[in-house]
Amino acid sequence: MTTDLPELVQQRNVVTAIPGPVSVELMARRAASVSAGVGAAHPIFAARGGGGILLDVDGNSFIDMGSGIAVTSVGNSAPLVVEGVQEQVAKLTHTCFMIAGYDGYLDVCEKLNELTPGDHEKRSALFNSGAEAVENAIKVARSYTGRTAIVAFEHGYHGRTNLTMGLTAKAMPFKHGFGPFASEIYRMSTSYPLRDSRSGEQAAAEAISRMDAEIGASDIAAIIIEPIMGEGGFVVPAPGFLRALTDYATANGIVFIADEVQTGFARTGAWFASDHEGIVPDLVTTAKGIAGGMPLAGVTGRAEIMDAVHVGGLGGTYGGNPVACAAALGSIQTMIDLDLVDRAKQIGDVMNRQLSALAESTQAVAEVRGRGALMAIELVKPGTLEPDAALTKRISAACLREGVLVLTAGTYGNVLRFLPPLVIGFALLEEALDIITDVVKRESLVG
Ligand code: PLZ
Repeated sequence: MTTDLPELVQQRNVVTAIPGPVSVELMARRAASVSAGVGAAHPIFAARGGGGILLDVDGNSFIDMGSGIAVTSVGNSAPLVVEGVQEQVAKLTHTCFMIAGYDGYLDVCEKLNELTPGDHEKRSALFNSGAEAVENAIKVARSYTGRTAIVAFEHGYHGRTNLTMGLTAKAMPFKHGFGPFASEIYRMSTSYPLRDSRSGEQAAAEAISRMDAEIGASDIAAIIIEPIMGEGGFVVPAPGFLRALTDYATANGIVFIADEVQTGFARTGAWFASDHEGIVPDLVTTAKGIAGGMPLAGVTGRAEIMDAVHVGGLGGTYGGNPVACAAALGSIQTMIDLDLVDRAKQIGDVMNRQLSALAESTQAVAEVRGRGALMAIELVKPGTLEPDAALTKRISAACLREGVLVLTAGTYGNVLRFLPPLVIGFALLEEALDIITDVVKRESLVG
């Protein structure tokens, strides 16, 4: 079916109606074979990807502004990832690290210990998904502190397992009908500068006074937060918010967990988003961008916390699988070789410039925000802060028809987020932003 597809070239090229006939056929098979519970943001099927392009089964080339939700930061099928995986898969596919070790696992842990914020002694453990990393970070924090309460935040997202659904703020589609959720989870308000106009310190003071009053600091095992809320709509907290929370955690023996599953690995123009705020989390969870598309996740943190767990308390059959580790080493090496941290900054500058110009020209864009190659616009009914989710959906569909793949986000479904591969060419990036600009202007007039 995909054998007569064109070669992958770094060019946008829409050759059929979207979705094309082959995708339409596959969508029908999907409906008959895949649970309806698995959503489909775009009605297309992918055949190939690389650089800034995703080629679909109908031969349409889309500019990829999503990277599979911040995963293929080094691009799809990046050469060092492919090479590492091919070599490894031919040698050893699996032993279970707890049964017989292999050095790729150690290499990844050493890299995590080196690259995550802070130069204290660290340990890591590897898992399969972001949610699993978060679950394990909570296990470690409870084991270390001997406490149970966990503090999470409004607009936060941490996964779809029972514990991580409980930590996640948004009901639809993530939690609706799936309860009851794990106990001892407390949700505090965050800092959302567009909507609460408080300083970081003010927002933190409210959260802290509620933690003291409603839980009691000495019963809190962990505070978990994304340094930039990802699924929540790329909400960047006001300066000082995260610092005040880490200070409170340190003063009260609470484990501070930065969930960097979406923001980590060069995405924001730093190795980790915590670096921008100068905070040093006790534990960091990672996944997505770490392994160029192979399933791998990690928990990294202070040696005394990570080592507090009894032997055998952490693990899983596949966690840190050798092939996924080889992919991670290829992905991390690519980030270093191509200086993708700096490239993410440059991509951020380009996006910020073009999206800010767009915001100047239409009242439907309430804010441009984000850091580096993690940038978003929040869409509202002009002249108000009322979220416009319908407009957001229309824009996303229209962009796709014009050959630009964008993602939506936000607690109110009214955020367009942009997460291009960090290896995207600048001409392609600017072309995508031009199309996004035109589509937003056009669609916001439809209203
Ligand atoms: N923590 C901060 O962003 C995953 C979810 C997509 P998994 N975000 C994308 C969807 O609709 O399921 C995420 C995240 C943060 C944890 C997770 C969970 O990572 O690898 O999806 O389990």
